Amino acid sequence: MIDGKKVLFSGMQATGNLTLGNYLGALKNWVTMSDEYECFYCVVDEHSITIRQDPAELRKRARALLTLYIAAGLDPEKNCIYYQSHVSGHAELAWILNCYTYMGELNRMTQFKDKSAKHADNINAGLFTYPVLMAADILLYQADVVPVGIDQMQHLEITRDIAQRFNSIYGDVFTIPEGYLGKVGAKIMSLQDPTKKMSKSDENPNASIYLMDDPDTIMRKFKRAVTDSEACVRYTDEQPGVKNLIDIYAACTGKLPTDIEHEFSGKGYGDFKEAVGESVVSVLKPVQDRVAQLSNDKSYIDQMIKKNAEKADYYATKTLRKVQHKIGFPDRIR
Ligand code: ATP
Ligand code: LTN
Repeated sequence: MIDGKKVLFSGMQATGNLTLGNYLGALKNWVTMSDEYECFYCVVDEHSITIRQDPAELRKRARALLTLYIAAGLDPEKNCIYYQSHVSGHAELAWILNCYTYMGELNRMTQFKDKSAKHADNINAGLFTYPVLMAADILLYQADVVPVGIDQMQHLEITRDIAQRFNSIYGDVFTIPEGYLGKVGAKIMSLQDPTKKMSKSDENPNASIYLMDDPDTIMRKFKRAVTDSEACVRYTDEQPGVKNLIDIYAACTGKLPTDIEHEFSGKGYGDFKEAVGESVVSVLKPVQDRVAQLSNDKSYIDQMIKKNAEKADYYATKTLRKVQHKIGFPDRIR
């Protein structure tokens, strides 16, 4: 608890351009939750280097992501929006937690299996211990709730296991966090292969809608989206392409899938795809406008970065000192 409010922590990697999946599955929920909780929203640049990055590009992307958090509606005066690499407690706690995490547990992580298959030339130790750094992120702030998409739930489970293991040895040090899945949009699929999640690292640009795509590009990508030959707008696992488009439309308009089926009964996929495209354009337009506005205000963003890193550091250090004391590191002399 901070000032009587429960704590929320979440983060995104500064790799690639954000997609509609990131927005509907994560960012949009963050905005709706930000009044109720004391929130920490991190740009997890330390996680990004588990895959080789170009330095200039990483710096640029991290800044763009932080700006996007604000543009999506997170007020940096109320929410702690900051870079992971500006708060050294993340890496320090991750080291400690590494010593309370088993190889067998990490071996079961599907993201590690997927990413190491994809980057077979660089299966580094950081990629393997990625979930431990994620656990450190969450536990440092004693987070009660962690909004993420379905793909990150396994990492949240291991975070809870590590925290419970630590608490069972040293007493109640960490709050045990709960994952939070949004009701709609928790798993947006690729527009080109609806059995795969929409991902910012997909090589095919037509598979994803990027948050900064212009309206024409968005409409074109939906027009090309893979569906089926049923010619019927139905919310069923047998029509994964159509189901995904219904999910997107539902998340953008607030309508229910059954109502969407009725809305398009007897109509072709052409009309349906156009409506989905338009709903996405109207959701993204205000975010894009605000990005343009904020990008001109360098000193405001700089000031927020500094102020929020100090705030995050304060809470992180508080937990870290407690952990260091519990495990037997010598106390600092004041
Ligand atoms: P990468 O392709 O680089 O692994 P990603 O697109 O999966 O990236 P992350 O940075 O791993 O994105 O995820 C940021 C947040 O967005 C997480 O909370 C994740 O659960 C959510 N998310 C990512 N992809 C989707 C998706 N297709 N649908 C819903 N939520 C998603
Ligand atoms: N692993 C997450 C990003 C992430 C995160 C976190 C999410 C890093 N640390 C802490 C929630 C809480 C991802 O790939 N989306």
